Amino acid sequence: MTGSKTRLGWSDVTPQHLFMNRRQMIGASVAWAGLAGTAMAATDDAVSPYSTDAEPNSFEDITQYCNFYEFGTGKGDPARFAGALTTDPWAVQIDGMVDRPGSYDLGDILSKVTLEERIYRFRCVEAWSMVIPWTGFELRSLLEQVGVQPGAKYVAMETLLRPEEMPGQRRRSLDWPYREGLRLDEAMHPLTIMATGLYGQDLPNQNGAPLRLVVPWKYGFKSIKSVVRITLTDTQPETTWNMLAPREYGFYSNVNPTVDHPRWSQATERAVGGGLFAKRQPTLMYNGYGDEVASLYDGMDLAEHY
Ligand SMILES: Nc1nc2c(c(=O)[nH]1)N[C@H]1C(S)=C(S)[C@@H](COP(=O)(O)O)O[C@H]1N2
Ligand SMILES: [Mo]
Repeated sequence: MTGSKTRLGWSDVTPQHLFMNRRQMIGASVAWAGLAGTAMAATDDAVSPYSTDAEPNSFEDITQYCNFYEFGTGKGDPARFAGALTTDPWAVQIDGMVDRPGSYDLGDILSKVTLEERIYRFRCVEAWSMVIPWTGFELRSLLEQVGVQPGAKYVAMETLLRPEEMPGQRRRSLDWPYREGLRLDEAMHPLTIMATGLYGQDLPNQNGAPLRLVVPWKYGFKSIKSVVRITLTDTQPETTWNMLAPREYGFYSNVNPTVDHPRWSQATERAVGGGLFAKRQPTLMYNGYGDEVASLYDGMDLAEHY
């Protein structure tokens, strides 16, 4: 036993620790202005034009009400059991139709991208919704660095397979590892991020630490957690929920109030944290991101490509 660490893990070097979220920055500048006695306005240059101004859910809502079947199918299971997951060291294999395939340490990835806060609406296919202040970087910036080859048309992703630490994987509730995918233009869209945190802190394990996809105009199951592999391909990848029940969960899974799930309506949603007697709210086309993303689907029959 040497007792000394031979190498740094990603969390020793991640810029996450240098990151302050918008509220902290505004708070800091207001406090400083008060101290200095000057009329310094709280600037919000840190606010992304892609962020919603809707009020975020509480940290507690976001971290206690989760879907992460690797830790069980109950909403509280991820919070209860995901603490045992080792997330450092963490490597992401990037392969397929890329110029620079390889196994990339998360720290190396984070040293080459720009983290920012994105406050996004989040809509689960089960018809509940939240507003979540993510920290993350645009997936396109990572894809540009590894070099996407001309024939690539899709991006496939896989979650960690580690049944020793993921009790749900010892049961066949899903076909492990969890897999998801996007068309390349969806993956390159600036709204599509890889999240590494929320509320300005490292991502809690139950929310998909240390790295998860977030695609705010699609149903939540597209936003795959704890990603260990990213593959560029020229064929539409197999995706977990689509393989399990293709009539119920399509490859696209764009939020769409006019196309119901076979077993329930998608016209409205329950805002988590709204209280027992809160009214359901109308679900918005593309979860409210239509101005940004509707053109990706020009000419497509959305009832057929659900
Ligand atoms: N690997 C993996 N990713 C996953 C899931 C899962 O079970 N396993 N659940 C999905 C579903 S259905 C939703 S709604 C979101 C939930 O994300 P949250 O718990 O951070 O709100 O994660 C998605 N990503
Ligand atoms: Mo979901």
